[in-house]
This record gives sequence, C-alpha cells and structure tokens, in this order.
Amino acid sequence: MTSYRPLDAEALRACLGARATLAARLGGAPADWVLREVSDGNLNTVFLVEGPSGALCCKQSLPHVRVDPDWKMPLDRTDFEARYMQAVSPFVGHLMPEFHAFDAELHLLVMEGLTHHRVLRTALADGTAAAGFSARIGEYVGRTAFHTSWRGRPFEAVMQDVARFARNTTLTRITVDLVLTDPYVPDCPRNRPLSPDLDEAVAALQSDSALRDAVSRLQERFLCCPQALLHGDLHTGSVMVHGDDVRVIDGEFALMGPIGFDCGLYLGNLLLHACARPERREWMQDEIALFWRSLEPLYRDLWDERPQAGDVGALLSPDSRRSAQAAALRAIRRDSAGFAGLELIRRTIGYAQVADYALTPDRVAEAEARRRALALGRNLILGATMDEAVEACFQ
Ligand code: SR1
Ligand code: MG
Repeated sequence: MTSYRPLDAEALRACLGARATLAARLGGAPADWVLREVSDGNLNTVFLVEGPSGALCCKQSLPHVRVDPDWKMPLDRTDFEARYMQAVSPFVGHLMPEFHAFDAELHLLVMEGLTHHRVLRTALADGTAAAGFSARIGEYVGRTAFHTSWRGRPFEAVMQDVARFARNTTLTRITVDLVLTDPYVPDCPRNRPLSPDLDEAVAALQSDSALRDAVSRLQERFLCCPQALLHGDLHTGSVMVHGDDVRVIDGEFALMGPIGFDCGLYLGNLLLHACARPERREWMQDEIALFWRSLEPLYRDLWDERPQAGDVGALLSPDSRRSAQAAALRAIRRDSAGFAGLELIRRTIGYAQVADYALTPDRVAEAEARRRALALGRNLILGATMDEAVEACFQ
C-alpha cells in the first residue's frame, strides 16, 4: 500500500502545513500561503507556494505524462531528480535551486521557490533574457562534468552513481526513443512533422543512410560512455533566469553519460532559437562561444587543482595532463555538435516540440525555420563543427 495521490493545491497546503521545517520556511499559517500551479514541462505537476517568509517550489510526479494522460508512466522520476540535486549541489551551489525535501511516498520534491525567475525559453521569447546567461551554464556543466567524472572522484563513488542512475530507465527510454530514434523512423506515430510543408525534407532525412549511420554512433556514445553524471535534459526550458542569476532545474532525466550530451542539448536549443529568430543568430553564436569560454578553462583548472582526485589520470605528468585535457575537450566538443544536431531535429519533427517556432511570423517563415533546423542538425550529426554548420545553413 502506498499513500501516493496526486496533490491539488489544497492537499499540498495541508501536506506542507504538516511538515514543520517546510512550514517554517514559508512562515505564517497555511491559510496565508498563496499556491499557484506553474506546471510548464511535459511530465509533472509543479506548484509555487509563497508565504510571508519565503517560497517553495513543489514538484510531483503523475502516473502519466502530464501533457498526455494516455501515456502511462511510473512515479519514480522525481526520486531521480532529488538524487541528482543532492549529488551535484555541492559542486554547483547557487546555479541550481536549493534542495529542501523529498517525500518518497508522494514522489514530491520540495525545493527553493524561484518566484522572480523565468524559464529561459520564455525569457528569450519575450525579450527579457539578459545576454550572457550561457557563461553560467558553461560553469554548471564544467563543474558537474569534472566533479562527477572518473577524473574528479574515486571510482567507487562514480560506480555508485552508475548503479543509482542506471535505474532511471523510464526517462532514459524517452530520450533513446524521442531524441535518438523516432525522428529517423518513417511513419513513426509519435513524430509531428509540419505536414505538408516539411514532407519532402523529412522524407530525405529519413532515407539518408549516412545520417542513420551517424545517429547510430551517437546512440552508442549516449548509452555506452558513462563519463559523468549528466542532467540529461538540459534545454532552455530547464534553465531559469532573473537578471544575471541563472539556475538549472529539472534534473529528472539524470544518468551517467557522455559530457557532450548536456552541452549539445543546451547549445542545440540556442541554435533552434536562432532558426526561429534569425536576426538573433549572432547573439546565439555569442552565447555558444561564451558557454565554451566558461566551461573549458574551468574544466582544466578543476583538473589541475585536483590531479589525483580520481583513478583516471592520476599518473599523468603536468605536460601529459595538458595534452589529455586538450584531447578530452576536443572530444566533448565533437560529441556536443552531434547531440546538438539530434536535438535540432527531434524538436523540429519529433514528439516534443518547442515554443520557439511559434515566434515565426507566419507558416511560410515557420517552415523555413524548421527546414533550416533540419539542415543544421544533419550537418552537425554528420561531423560539422557548430561554426561550420551555422555558416553553411544561414545564408
Ligand atoms: C514525454 S517527455 C518529452 C520530452 O519532455 C522532456 O522535457 C524531455 O525533453 C522529453 O524528451
Ligand atoms: Mg523537464
């Protein structure tokens, strides 16, 4: 028997009222608290709760995909998000909301309420995002990538995460299907191409054998390269901004995987935004450059400061370490480009679409934006660097 039930606002009020520490964070009496449902992602219910002394964000799993009640799903995704937050918060500090509590029966995650922040995708859409946010995301990925890797900690600690997050199979299956497979399968019922405008482009993509081979290599990278603990779904809907305060949220897809996957998903979403708003292409390219300028030196510094932290690389001389760092970062960039390509394509013709395309002025412009994203995605998957792919696709 479990006491799980989906909480509405009043049930959540009672639930928080019965937990002294959480109630104290809100202050006042439960009747004073203002609860707002702010569910925005595809999967879960999210409430913001504000009291006289503070705010909480409460996220609960549903037994199905929130936006598709026919798609049934186990409840354990918030369990993995809670574990992920606890695993990486020592390394990223205020780059994510503070973790407060997790109720394993209700699958209810309680964290710091970010009442003034906005989802980055929305802030980009309405023009309120301040340039430069990608430096913080580069820092976030640099820190999580190094500290949770085989270079950053003893193998016993890494293997615990390998074992823990290997059980996040429901959400990993979603990624394998929606990101790494479905868009390349003709007539896959979960795909949502813009028909008929994209029919020709989609048919070409799905009959492209070189592309399928390259996607197969990325499938292997994704599943067979547990380099570090990944966020697993690091797109612009998983970032919140308020001025220059940037927070990463929504780590429920966490798994051990290739570092370039987190980078690629994030950068792919910046490129998607550039496809939808071509006049912002230079801004998005600047954000991409900023991301790398933040991640790469940080990753090297963390490694230099702790050359013996992990069991991989502990024998390297300073000179060999520098070569190893350069090689590792080159590989991360290469993976990132491929995964960014997958993200561009799946957000354009796959199940989980993005609001960015609604920013185009009309259907002709939208189809053009989508075709550009498909071309960009294809080039990236086939091995182009981001600069080369952007150069070729934005004429
Ligand atoms: C059914 S879940 C669809 C998508 O939403 C999440 O945010 C992930 O991006 C997933 O692929
Ligand atoms: Mg999400």
